[in-house]
Amino acid sequence: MSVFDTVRDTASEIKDMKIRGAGRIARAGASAAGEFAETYKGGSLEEFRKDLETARGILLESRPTAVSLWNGVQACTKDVCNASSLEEAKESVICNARLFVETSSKAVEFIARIGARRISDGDVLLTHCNSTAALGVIKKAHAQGKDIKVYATESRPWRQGLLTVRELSEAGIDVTLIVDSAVRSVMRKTDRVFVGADTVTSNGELINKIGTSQLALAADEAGVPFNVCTETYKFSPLTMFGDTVAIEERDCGEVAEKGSLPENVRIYNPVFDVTPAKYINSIITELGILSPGSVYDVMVRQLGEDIFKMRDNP
Ligand code: RUB
Repeated sequence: MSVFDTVRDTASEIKDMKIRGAGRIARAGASAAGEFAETYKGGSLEEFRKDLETARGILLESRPTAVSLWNGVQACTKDVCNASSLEEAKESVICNARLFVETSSKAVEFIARIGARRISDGDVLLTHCNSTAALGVIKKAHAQGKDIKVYATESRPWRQGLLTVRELSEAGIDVTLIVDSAVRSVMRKTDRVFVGADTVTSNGELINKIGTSQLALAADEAGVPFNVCTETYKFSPLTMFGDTVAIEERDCGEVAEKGSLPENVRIYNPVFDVTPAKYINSIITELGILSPGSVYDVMVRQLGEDIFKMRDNP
């Protein structure tokens, strides 16, 4: 038994995509940090700080480009530097982890309620990949008695769209699965698009599942509102100070089985893409509906004085 067992287990579940989706991995990372503190035995405050840093590293390495994971784990560990005893340090991680899981789950509920008001009876909707926040909005509209129809993309290569169609069909929603390349053709029949977010930058750009920017382009062409459903902890404060969001590239075996193609064929498998702010009509958050241009102000308000720490020691 090692003190890092729980964080290692969570990290490998995230790495293997058993736990996936920005919100879920953030909550899983926060819970693992909380459990680490809860089960931590003995040692000194200094030792705990060092081990917590190692635990944090193990969690963040599991999906190194996931801003939500960074924010979730950071929310748990942020007060340890002010603790004056081991007990105080452990308690701060445990409480912050519980708080993060609770507030981030509540945020999903608020987004559902706010976003559902943007859906009218008879609407045809289009969604991409598998986003808890976006599906929350769609399921809430259905629960309110609105007659809706949903198109869901397959979302190659992981095919998260299969999770989406199962989830919506179990909720009793009329749902149709489409291949990713059918998006432009289906957009003509669509009233509104709802997608989730992996990350939102300070200038209002969206980073989400590969193909999201194609939905946005097709929506723009067809005059269909493109809505992003996201908790504000997916906003990336470091982008205010020049950081760019790294796009995760995953194994080529996810695209084509190893050995199934001639050896000289290369495979490129970026799993997220960037949607420019100009294609986004609204960002639906737990704080209300924002325009991409107001993301910076929300970040500044939420960070308060910490903004200067981030600027000076990113
Ligand atoms: C999932 C994805 C989702 C966002 C938002 O990608 O891009 O749209 O993470 O999800 P992956 P949520 O399957 O590679 O993690 O709203 O659940 O946080």
